[in-house]
Amino acid sequence: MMTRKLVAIMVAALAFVLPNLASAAEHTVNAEARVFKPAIIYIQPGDTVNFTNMTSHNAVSYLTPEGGTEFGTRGQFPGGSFNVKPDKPGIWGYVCEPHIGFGMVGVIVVGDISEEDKAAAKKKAMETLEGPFKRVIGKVNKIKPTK
Ligand SMILES: [Cu+2]
Repeated sequence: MMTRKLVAIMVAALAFVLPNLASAAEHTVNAEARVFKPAIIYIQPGDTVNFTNMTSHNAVSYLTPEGGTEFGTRGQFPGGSFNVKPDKPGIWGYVCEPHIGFGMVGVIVVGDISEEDKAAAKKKAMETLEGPFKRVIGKVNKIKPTK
């Protein structure tokens, strides 16, 4: 009897914990010499991206989905590590400003995106990004649609 009750409690606890874990995953993007690794990540809405090794790098969004709040602070280093929680589904393109000339850019894909979403993000990037910042487009091109 005792065992049965214990199992019931454990099942109830798991049922509570598992969805919470599933709904808020953490992802790490490490700033290496002059690249973000991984440079393309696929996450779900509500997930967090932790940028690490940011002492001499920054990560500033230059391409955001409609209504998305930009992340990172232009012209400043966050130092150490910092967390980003993209607040809209879609394609987010970001750059390391000091190393943009080396192509240090990345994208975060939030939720499911189609070939059309990818094309729209690419169009927006072509219209809004200038000079070396257009390197974000190279990463957008490599995104694999998930729907
Ligand atoms: Cu950098």
